[in-house]
Amino acid sequence: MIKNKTWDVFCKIIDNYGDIGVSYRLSKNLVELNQIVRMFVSELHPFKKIEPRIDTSKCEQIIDNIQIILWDNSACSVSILDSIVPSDIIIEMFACNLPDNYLFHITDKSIWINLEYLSAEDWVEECHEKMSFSNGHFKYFFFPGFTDKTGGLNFEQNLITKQSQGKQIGKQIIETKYGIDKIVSRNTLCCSIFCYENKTILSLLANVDENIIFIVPEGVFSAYLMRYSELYRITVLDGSLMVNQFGVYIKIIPMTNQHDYDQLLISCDLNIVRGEDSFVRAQILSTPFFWNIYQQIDNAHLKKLDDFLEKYKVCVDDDQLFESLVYISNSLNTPTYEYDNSIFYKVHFINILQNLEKLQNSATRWQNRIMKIGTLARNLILFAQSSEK
Ligand code: TRH
Repeated sequence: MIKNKTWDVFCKIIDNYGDIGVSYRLSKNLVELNQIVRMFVSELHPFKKIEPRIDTSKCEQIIDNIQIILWDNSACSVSILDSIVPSDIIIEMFACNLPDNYLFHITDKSIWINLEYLSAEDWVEECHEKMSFSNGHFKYFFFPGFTDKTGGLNFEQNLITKQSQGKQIGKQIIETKYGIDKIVSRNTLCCSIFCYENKTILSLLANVDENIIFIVPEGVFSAYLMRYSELYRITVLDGSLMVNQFGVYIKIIPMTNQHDYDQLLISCDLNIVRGEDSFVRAQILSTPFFWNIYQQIDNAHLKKLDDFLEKYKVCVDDDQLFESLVYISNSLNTPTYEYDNSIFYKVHFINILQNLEKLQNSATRWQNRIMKIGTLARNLILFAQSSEK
C-alpha cells in the first residue's frame, strides 16, 4: 500500500528545459499518487515556458497542489530555506547540490535520494539504489531506466486514458489550432521537430519532396532554421511559415505547456525529440521517433545512443527498417558522420516514411515493455517505503 509522504524536490536549471521538465513531471506524478510535494527551483523563467501559470514575481506559489519555492539568493528564498523543516523524502535532481542552509536542517528522519539522468547503459543497473555517505548523512542513488533493475521511466499512472483521449481529438486540434488545415490536406504526414541546432535535420528539411509538413516548436532549432534558410533554399513566407524548394511546409509554433506538447507528439506521425523528457514522452506515448541526444564531451552520448538502440531493437522486426533507424540516428547525432545526403534521404528517410505503420507497431511494443517496469514516481515511493528507518 502506498502511504502519503512529504517530498522536497530540488531542481537546478542548468540549461534548456530538461532539468525543470523532468522535475515538474515527477512532482506531478508524485501528487497523482497522493504525495505532498514541494519543489525548489533555481529559476522561474524557463519554468514558465513549459508551465505558463507560473508567476515569476513570486517566491512561493502553489500550482495543482505542488508548492513551488524559488531557490536562489533572494532574501525571501534564503529566509524560507533558513527556517525549513525537510520533508520525509528529499529528491536531489541530477546531483544539483542542496543549499547549505537546507543541509543544516537534514536529520536521519529524511530519506535523501539523488535522482540521476536517464541512460540505457548497462552499468546503471549496478549503481541503482546504491548508497553513499554525504554531509554526515546517507544518500541513495536512484536511476531511471529501461529495465526492471532500474527505477523505470517518468510517466503518469493514468497515461492510457490520456493517450486514447489525445489520439481521438489530437490531429484535428493541432491542425486547426496552428492553422495547418488551411495549408495542407488531411492525408499529409506530420512530423514534429524539437531538437538542438542540427545540420542534418536542416539539410533534410531542405531536401524533402514528400507529402509531409514539419512542425517546429520555437527555440534553438527554429532560430537556426531562420538563420540558414536562404542558404538551404527555404523561403520564409511569414514569421512562422516556411516552404522548401519542393513546396514542403515548415510551421513554427509557440512553445506550449507539457500537456499540449504531449498532444502534439501523439498527433504527429513521426517526432524528432531531444534531451531526456521529450525523448521519454515520445516512447511512453508510443510514437515513432528519432532522438537528438544531448551532446557530451568525448562523444559519451554516442555510447548512450548505441545502447538505447540496442535495447529498442527487440521491438523492430524488420532489419532494413532498423538499419534506417540506426543510420538516421547516427547522422543526427554525429556532426562528422560520413553521410551522403541522397542516401540519407532517398534510402533511409523514405524507407521510414513508407513503413510508418510498422514503426508504429514497434513503438507500441516498446511502450508495453517499458510500462511494465512501473512509473518512476511509484518506484521511488516503494523504494522510500522500503528504506524507512
Ligand atoms: O530541453 P532539453 O534539451 O533538456 C535537457 C537539458 O539540456 C538538460 O540540461 C539535459 O541534462 C537534458 O536535456 C538531458 O530536452 P528535454 O529533456 O526533452 O526537455 C524539454 C522539456 O520541455 C520537456 O519537459 C517537454 C517540454 N516542452 C514543453 O512543455 N512544451 C513545448 O512546446 C516543448 C517543445 C517542450
